[in-house]
This record gives sequence, C-alpha cells and structure tokens, in this order.
Amino acid sequence: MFCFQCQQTAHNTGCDGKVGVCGKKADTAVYQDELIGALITLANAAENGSSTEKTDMLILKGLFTTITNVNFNNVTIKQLTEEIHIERNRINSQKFDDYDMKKLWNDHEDIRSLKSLILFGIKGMAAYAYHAQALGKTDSEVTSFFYKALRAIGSENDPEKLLGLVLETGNVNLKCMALLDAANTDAYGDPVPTEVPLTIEKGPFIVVSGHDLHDMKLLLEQTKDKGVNIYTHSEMLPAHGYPKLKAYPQLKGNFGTGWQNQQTEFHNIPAPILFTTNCIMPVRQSYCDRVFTTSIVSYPELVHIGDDKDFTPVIEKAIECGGYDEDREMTGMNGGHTVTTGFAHNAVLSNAEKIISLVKEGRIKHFFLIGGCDGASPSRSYYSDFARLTPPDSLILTLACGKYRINDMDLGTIDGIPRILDCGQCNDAYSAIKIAIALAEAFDCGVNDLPLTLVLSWYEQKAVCILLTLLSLGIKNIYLGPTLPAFVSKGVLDVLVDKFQLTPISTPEEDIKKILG
Ligand code: SF4
Ligand code: SF3
Repeated sequence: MFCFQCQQTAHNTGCDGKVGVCGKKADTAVYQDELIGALITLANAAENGSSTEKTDMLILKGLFTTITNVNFNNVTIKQLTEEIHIERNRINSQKFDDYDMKKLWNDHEDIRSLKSLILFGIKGMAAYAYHAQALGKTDSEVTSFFYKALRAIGSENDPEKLLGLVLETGNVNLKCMALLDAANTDAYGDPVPTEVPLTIEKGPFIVVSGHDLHDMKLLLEQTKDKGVNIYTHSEMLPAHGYPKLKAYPQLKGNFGTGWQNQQTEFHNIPAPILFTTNCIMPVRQSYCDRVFTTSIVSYPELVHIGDDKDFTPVIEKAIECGGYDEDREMTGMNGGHTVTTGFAHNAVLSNAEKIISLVKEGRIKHFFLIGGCDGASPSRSYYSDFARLTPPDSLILTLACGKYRINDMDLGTIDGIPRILDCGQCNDAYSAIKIAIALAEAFDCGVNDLPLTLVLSWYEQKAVCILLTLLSLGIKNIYLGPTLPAFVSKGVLDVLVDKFQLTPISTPEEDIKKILG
C-alpha cells in the first residue's frame, strides 16, 4: 500500500506497510486507490458523455469514502467502485480503462505534490458538498469543479497550471463551505452562543459523532418522548448552537473529547454511538456491539443505518444499555465542566460594533484563530500551551475538533465577551473568514493587516481544503502544525513559503513572541 494523505502518516513520509497508522489495511488502501482511479475515468467519460445528478452523487460519495477514518470496509468500497463503472458505461459508450493511481504516486515529486493537494482538497470538499446536498443544496460551479479537478489529476502535467488548480480548489471550497453554511442555517437557524454541559444525565442515551446535522435532526425527531437523551461527540458539538436543534429537550450535552481518545472513552459507556462521518477509529471488541454507522461511514460487521434513516436499532440499543444510574460528571481536557459553542458569523458579527470599539479602546489587541483538526501526536499540546500563553487582551476564535484542546479552559472575558469563541465545525471556517473580512472592512484594511494570526492544526483532508481556501484568499503568515504535510514536496513548500509565508509551528513561547513582537 501507499498512502500519505493525513498528518499521522508513518514517519511523516507515507504508510506503506501492511496497515496504516489509522488502522487502514493494505488491501483497503488498494481498493480506495482503485475507487479514485475509477472516479478519474468517470470524470473523463463525463466530458463528452451525459452525466446526471446520479453521476454527481457518485463523485461525492467516492471522494468522501476515501477520507481518513471514514470507511474501513472493503465490501462497500468495492460495491461503490462497481457502481461507478456501471455509471461510466451508462453515460458514455466508449471503452475506458481506469486510471492507475500508481502513476500519480510514482510521478515527479512536485507534480505528485501539487496533484495530492488537489486530490486531498477535493476529498474534503466532497464531504461538505455531500452534507449540503443532504439538505437539498447544490451549486453547479462546485459540482463541475470536481470533474475538472479529477480530470487534471489524471492528465495535467504543467506545474504552473496545477498550482493554479490548487488555488482554485481553495476558491471553490469557499463557495462549498458557504453552500453548507446556507444549508445548515436555512434548515436550523443561525447558531446562538450556547453553554454545553459535559455531565451525562442518568438514563438511556446515544452519543452522536461526525458532522452531519441532517442525521442529527432526524435522530432527534425519532427520539422524541422516548426517554433517550442525545449527546454530541467531537465535530457534532456545534449542533447545540442551532436553534432548531437546541429546541429538542433531549439534546443534553457533549460526551468525550477529541476523536483520537474514542477507544478509551467509548470502552465502557452504557450507550450506543452513532458515526455520521469521520473520524471512526478501529472499533475495539469491548464496544463494537454498540457502534452504528450511517451514510458514507462503513466498518466491517457494524450495523449500518441505510438511506431510510430508520434509527430504531440505535434507539433500541440505548434502551437496552440503559445509561448511567446516576448523573455522571465528566470533564474536558483541561478539567472544565462545560464548553461553549455557537459563535458563528451571525452571533459574532451582531457584536461587531462592541468588538470594534474594544479594539479602538485598546482592550482587544490581538485576535487568534486556534483551530483545525485534533489528533494523537503528543506535540499537539502546542495548541493548548499556545492558548494559555495568549495575553488577556486577545480573543481566540476556534473551530473544528482541535478545539477540544482548549474549549473547557476558563480564559475569562473581555467586557462580557468570552475570550474563546467557538465558530463551529471545520466547515465553519467560513464563519471565521466572514468575521475576518468584516473586521478588515471596519478597519478599512486588508485581512493581512489585521492584528490576527491563524494558528492551525491539521489532520485529514478537510483541513487541506480549508488551508487551500485561506491561501486562495491571499492570507499570509499562517502557522501550521503539528507537522507539515508529507505530500508537500520541498519545491512546492518553497513556493508556499515564498508566496504566503506559510510557517511551520515551533514552540508556543517562540511563536507568541514572534507574533506579538
Ligand atoms: Fe496512513 Fe493517514 Fe493514509 Fe491512514 S489515512 S494509511 S494513517 S496516511
Ligand atoms: Fe476533526 Fe476528524 Fe479534521 Fe472536521 S473530525 S476536523 S479530524
């Protein structure tokens, strides 16, 4: 096998043994490559063929399936590849051979690097497009870009053109995140600041992980008056901020911390867990009978909730497990008992005037965005240490699952505004961007002239598309860690450093000193 698409890749060069660091087996990696190869050919076949919404959907599903920690199931991966072949033959009667991904992995390292940025970027974007589609929103520019990018991965070899496509991936992803933002807020309202308990109340409950708010809504509807409580996990935490989800009294709080801690955190809880997207880790024997998957997530031998979204097996399992006998107090990674969320663009910008005057009065001197993906690497303590070192006259925006390193810290308030503001899921980077642009407009300067520093942690491919979005907006001096992507070659890194001053993190002390001068 060969795979180097995520941050924890072996030796920071690539997983090439019998099993990847994430637990993906060699044969699964091969089937995933074959799936992507089939998608590239499908995109080619669509060029002079008659693609339909079904073709578009297969592209989204195919890309999403190969994101890290989404699908470990050879059977469903092979089924999807077969569906793609059938679709290809349906839309174009010409004979095609699947693209061989080994060509890409063995290509010149700069070409491989640029194409990897595009491929991993569109994988992340496909997940966002899929969630938007679940709520009935599509965008033809976003849809057609998947085809264009896949074709380029198969055949474009001009580094300049590929670099242009790398930035275009970021640009189109901004539209895709805007689409998902519109889908989520149209369906469930604009998030409002919300304090979320970490205590698990006694009685049956279900833990819901992943990003899909539509699945969350359907489960809330199906657990109405059933005496089963719902707790968010990982990237589902921001669900608490949405008025139409918040309205369900059984949505009680959040369970657990970063996704990388799930194997210990799920080990003995008396409740089932539902995965709606990444990040599912290899499921241990001690809790495998309690894990359910839905939509694109797939894991051998687990019960999968199909497209009918009948969550009865999960609800029944919750009742069977029974939950705790007494309320169980839990804490976050820093010992806190609650976390807050819901500071998306609407909530923050409704306080814009106050924030602007606090800046003018010198009471807010700097903004940080500390966020992104979490992960197991011990060096990720950088992000919590960094947050602790930020001065009391600074505000911290955070987002995605990396926030679990900091979101239960009590860093105080500035004139009533909490110093840590959770914008939401990784796709809510859209909110952070909107906030930054609004601040730049208020101060009549560019985003790069604001006293704002982005300190990002990355793990999987959604982080890749978000990074590309930030670069496509011309945002400079981003601090990136815990390591630089293995798929960024020396030559491509030089370009990114030169053009955007992309900076690898060093130590929190040194970086803070450098940032605040
Ligand atoms: Fe390795 Fe990451 Fe690929 Fe898993 S997804 S095989 S950990 S590079
Ligand atoms: Fe997290 Fe997996 Fe990336 Fe949506 S859930 S950010 S790592």
